Parts: sequence; structure tokens; C-alpha cells
Amino acid sequence: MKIKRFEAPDNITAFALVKKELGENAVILSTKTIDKGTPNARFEVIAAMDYELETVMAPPTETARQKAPSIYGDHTFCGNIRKQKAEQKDRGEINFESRDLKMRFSRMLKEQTRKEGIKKPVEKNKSAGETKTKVEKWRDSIIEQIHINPLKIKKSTRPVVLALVGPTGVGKTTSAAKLAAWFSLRENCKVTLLSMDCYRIGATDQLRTYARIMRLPCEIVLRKKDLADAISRHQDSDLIIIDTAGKSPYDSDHVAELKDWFAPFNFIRPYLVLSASTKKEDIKTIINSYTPLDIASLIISKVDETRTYAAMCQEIAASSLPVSYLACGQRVPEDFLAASRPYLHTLFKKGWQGFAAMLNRTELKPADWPLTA
Ligand SMILES: Nc1nc2c(ncn2[C@@H]2O[C@H](COP(=O)(O)OP(=O)(O)O)[C@@H](O)[C@H]2O)c(=O)[nH]1
Ligand SMILES: [Mg+2]
Repeated sequence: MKIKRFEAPDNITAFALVKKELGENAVILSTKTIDKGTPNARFEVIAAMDYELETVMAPPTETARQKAPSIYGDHTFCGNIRKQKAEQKDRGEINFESRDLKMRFSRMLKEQTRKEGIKKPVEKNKSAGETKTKVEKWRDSIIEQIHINPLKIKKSTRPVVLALVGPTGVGKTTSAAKLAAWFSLRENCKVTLLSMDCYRIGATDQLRTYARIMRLPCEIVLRKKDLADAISRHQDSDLIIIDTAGKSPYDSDHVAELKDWFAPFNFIRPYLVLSASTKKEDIKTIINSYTPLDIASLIISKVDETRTYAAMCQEIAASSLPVSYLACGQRVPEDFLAASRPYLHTLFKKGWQGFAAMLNRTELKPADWPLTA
């Protein structure tokens, strides 16, 4: 079989050239864009007919001519045929044995080159639009299934007691500090911090430092009895936040131990901190492994550390657990948001860039956050 190679600034022109040169029965073997994204970008079509290989190029654009004078000489409309043929063969670019491929491209050629065929891209767009609508509907239904439940504190006689639980390094301590700032500085609540994280050297220092900056009470809880004492000592608080040690979600002893610690206090609300960058399967595992604690709500941390949110949204929706907060950076207290459906929807639909743009439009950061000192 003999083949011909066509180059043009765009696909419509390239297919028109094919049709003009070879007629409607030509078989398109391959198409590709050469130098994509550059001013020299060209559309290449290789079509099969009973001809010797030669390159047929449409007149170049002005920019392409300036950029590549050696390619676009005055008499190079047909190029150096033999050289290109040899090069293409060397690169193994021409593979035209597949009958199926030939038939498919032949059909494509006919569609592309008939005059009214210009409608084709419109039809293509229309079906892309339909698919998009379906995808959008699917996204909407996922987001609709997610319960949103930021914490509301009614200053009453008894404090609300939260315990932040979750795997190591997901941002429990950072989120505890952000939550403490949120309620003490924004909502004017009386907040106490308790740390149960005695596994890591310096873990309690981290929370203590935040507490010191915010001038909040902070106690270290080493034994079950300490927890009971600390809670009863701070009954005048509106909110007590317990920071816990993280362990692997596969460590069932850890969850059992936490359950045992919290058992006497049915008012403790365990908030599971989940990193948004966790893999889909791991999100499932983590949620399942913390289920014995009767998780009250989720804090999604590290929203800034990923650019894909579909798995997270799907798994959260499937879990039926409400989402209370989104943490989207390391800065305490700024990078913390009360969860909302529009936030999740934007993350899911428009990704991080859309979300960041949304945040820039929203007045989320009070100018007087005092923790940066
Ligand atoms: N990028 C980013 N980093 C975070 C976020 N939350 C916490 N971190 C960082 O993650 C690391 C572990 O956080 P930490 O609160 O100690 O995790 P813990 O082990 O669960 O208590 C620290 O370097 C934090 O600054 C977040 O929302 N985004
Ligand atoms: Mg910690």
C-alpha cells in the first residue's frame, strides 16, 4: 500500500487536502498534532492510497514561516520526500495494517470533509454537553447526600466536649488549635484544650504553645482519671477540645483504647479528622476502623494538599457522616472553614482553583486574627 502524508495548520484544512488529493475513498491511517502548543503547531494526517509517499503541506501561517524558515521555503510545498519517508519508517510512525483502523478513519474522513460535515464538531459538542450534564447531575447528587454540620455552641450550663481522633499526621493537633481559635476568638466562647497525646515527644508542647498564644487553659491527660478530673475542673467552659494521639487505622487496639477512655463520658463527641489527600480505599478503611467510637462528625484536613476531591466526596456521602470543618492549610487559625455545601460543591466541580477563587471572593479571614504574632 502506498501512503501520503499531509500537513496543515488545522484538521479541517488537512482533511480537505486529503479529500482534494486522494478523493473520498482514501483511508486515514493516523492523525496527530506536531509541535502542539507552539506557533509551529501543525495537524498531520497520513492517508493511504496507491501513490508514492510525499508530503503535501498547506501554506504555513506567517508566524510559522518566521519561526522555521528552513522548513517553509518557497518551493517546499512537497518537501524532501525521500528523506521524510526514510525518517518516518525509522521512527516506526507508519503502521497501517489494521483494517478496522482504516475503516474507522475512512468514515472519519468522509464526515470531516463533506461540506455540511462542519456540523460534526457541533454534534460532538452537543454530546459532550449531554455527558457533562450527566456528570454534573451525578456530582450534585453526591454533594446533596453529604450532611453539613458545623458545630453550634449554645452557651449553657455544660460544656460541649469534642475529641479529635484520626490517623497520625492528619492534622488533629493543628485542627484542635484552629477550632479553639475559631470559638474563642470568633464566637467569644470559653475554650479549654486537653491533650491525650503522650506518645510523641513534643506532641503536648505543640498544643500547649497554641494554648499559650491564645491564652487558653491546656491540660495534659495521662490517665483515665485525669480525663474525668480535667473535664469536671473545666465545667465553666463552653467548649472542651480533646486532642488525641494518632495511630494507624489498622491498629484496632488504639480505637478500642480510645473507646475505653471515652466510655464513662457519653457526652464526648468524637470528631474524625480525615486528610483530603487520602486514597479512596484508605478513606473507607479509616472510617470503618473508627466506627466503634460512634463518630459524631468529620473534619476534612489538608484540602490544599490534593487536587482531586471526587473520592473524598463519594466516600463521605457513602459514610453518612456529617462534615463540620474543612482545613485548607497549615496556618493557625486562618486556614480553617466551617463546612458548607457550596464549598464542597465547588471543590468537587471546579477543583482547588475554583475553590481558591471562591475563598478570595469571600470574606473569611478576619483581619484581627491575633495568632500570627
Ligand atoms: N497543608 C496542610 N497541612 C496541614 C493541615 N493541617 C495540618 N497540617 C500539617 O500537617 C502536619 C501534622 O499536623 P498535626 O496537627 O501535628 O497532625 P496530628 O498528628 O494529626 O496531630 C503539620 O506539619 C501541620 O502543619 C492542612 O489543612 N493543610
Ligand atoms: Mg497531634
